[in-house]
Amino acid sequence: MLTRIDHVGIAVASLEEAIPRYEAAFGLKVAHQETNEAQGVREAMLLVHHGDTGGSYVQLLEPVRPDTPVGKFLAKKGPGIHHIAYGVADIDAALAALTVTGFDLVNKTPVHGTSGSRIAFMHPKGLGGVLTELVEAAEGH
Ligand code: CMX
Ligand code: CO
Repeated sequence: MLTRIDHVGIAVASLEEAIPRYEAAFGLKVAHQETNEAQGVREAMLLVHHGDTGGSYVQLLEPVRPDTPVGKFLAKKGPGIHHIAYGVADIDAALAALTVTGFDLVNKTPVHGTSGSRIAFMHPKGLGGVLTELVEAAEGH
């Protein structure tokens, strides 16, 4: 079902401060930046590797307000790894299969993600405490 690690989501207080640290440490470059109001984040995608099944990224996340998933996480735990995201070829099929096996889905149907992707979150409690995202990349990404 999974085609790659699409990204690791990291909660930060400030994109302006975090981006240069990641660029300096690993020579990464920002491939894309956007604000996703529905998810309550400003985000920067830094490309790690591009393979046959698509790209793998570091996703830096800054909350747009305190009352958002990443805002609440930062207030509770401070900056750090927020979620892992796996690539899937067909997110509708993946969600249908996970529903049959009884997994706790935060999103039962896909929502809008980075760069026109379709995404869905799975609750951390069923997956070793790790908030998990599935990503079906848009055509050409
Ligand atoms: N990783 C692991 N556990 C997490 C977590 C995270 N990122 N965020 C919250 N939790 C845990 C909390 O520690 C808490 O655990 P306990 O009950 O043991 O104390 C529990 O989940 C509930 O925490 P909460 O602060 O009350 O948070 P909510 O229940 O309101 O929300 C969650 C939790 C996972 C449903 C919510 O964060 C969510 O819907 N996330 C998906 C959306 C999202 O994160 N969007 C931003 C990223 C966008 C992107 O990647 O594009
Ligand atoms: Co993400």
